Amino acid sequence: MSNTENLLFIGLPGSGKTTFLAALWHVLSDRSSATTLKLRRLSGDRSYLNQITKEWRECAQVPRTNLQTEQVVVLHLERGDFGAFDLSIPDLAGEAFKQQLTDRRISRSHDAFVQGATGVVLFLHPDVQKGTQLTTALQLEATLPGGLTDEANSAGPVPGTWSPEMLPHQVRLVELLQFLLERTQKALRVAVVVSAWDLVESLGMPPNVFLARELPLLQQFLEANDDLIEHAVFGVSAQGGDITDTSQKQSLLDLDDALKRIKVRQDQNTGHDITKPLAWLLGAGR
Ligand SMILES: Nc1nc2c(ncn2[C@@H]2O[C@H](COP(=O)(O)OP(=O)(O)OP(=O)(O)O)[C@@H](O)[C@H]2O)c(=O)[nH]1
Ligand SMILES: [Mg+2]
Repeated sequence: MSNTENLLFIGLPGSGKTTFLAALWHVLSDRSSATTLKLRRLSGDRSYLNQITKEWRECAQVPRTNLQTEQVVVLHLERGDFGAFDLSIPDLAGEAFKQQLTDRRISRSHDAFVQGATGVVLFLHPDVQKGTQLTTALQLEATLPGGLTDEANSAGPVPGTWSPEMLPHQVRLVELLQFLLERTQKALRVAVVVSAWDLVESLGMPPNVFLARELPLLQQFLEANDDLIEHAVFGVSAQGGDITDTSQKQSLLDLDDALKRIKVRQDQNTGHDITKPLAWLLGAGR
């Protein structure tokens, strides 16, 4: 019997967890490209994977995961120096992580995934910063009834209702990592995946530099806790481009091989091997 490794994908809604799984399953089941992790055999119920991968191949939006549609996928894999193993990954709803932040509770089932996880993939979409910029806050304020006019200003600050939604994205991600540290009491391996990398690759920065520049609090948290968290940063374009843009979508569909849509960058290296962040989590230090 082969051993089982459990990985945990975490990230807020729309951070790219399901798209990554869909592209991963395409690559593994296609078997035509050289990947660090390879599919050993097919078995079990693959209907969920096949469904999301069908959407991915057609460049359609994968369905949003909600608490009712969460699934655990099990992949039968092998890797040269590691032998055969089963990899179990739950596709959890970003909504559940949002709830963890507001309710400060974790469901028993999620906690069980945390306890059993060999490693964690933390997903974040590069657009995350947009909503936290001051200019956005000011625009929003201007559209609100009773917004901050000079008159209101002179009457003192307008009492607003604070909600956890207002927390900057990087604060939320640090909180999610802190929950994990609290629940596991063991060193964590975290692969930070900046998804939709095609949106920011023209900036010319490696993913770890992007993280340090755009989410400095998260980056410093990871650095400061290097005794508890070992991390690596990857930029992953799982879909390959913006499918809401008709011409980009068409050029993705026109590619002779859908594998070419995928790009994975770590430091200065860019390739098509989407198994790389997972292999890193399972590999080094063993
Ligand atoms: N441009 C671009 N967009 C992407 C890429 N990968 C994912 N996206 C977009 O990013 C969003 C991520 O969506 P999902 O994969 O459903 O995210 P999720 O983390 O599973 O979200 P929940 O199910 O709500 O937790 C979608 O709007 C995708 O279209 C990519 O490689 N490039
Ligand atoms: Mg999802």
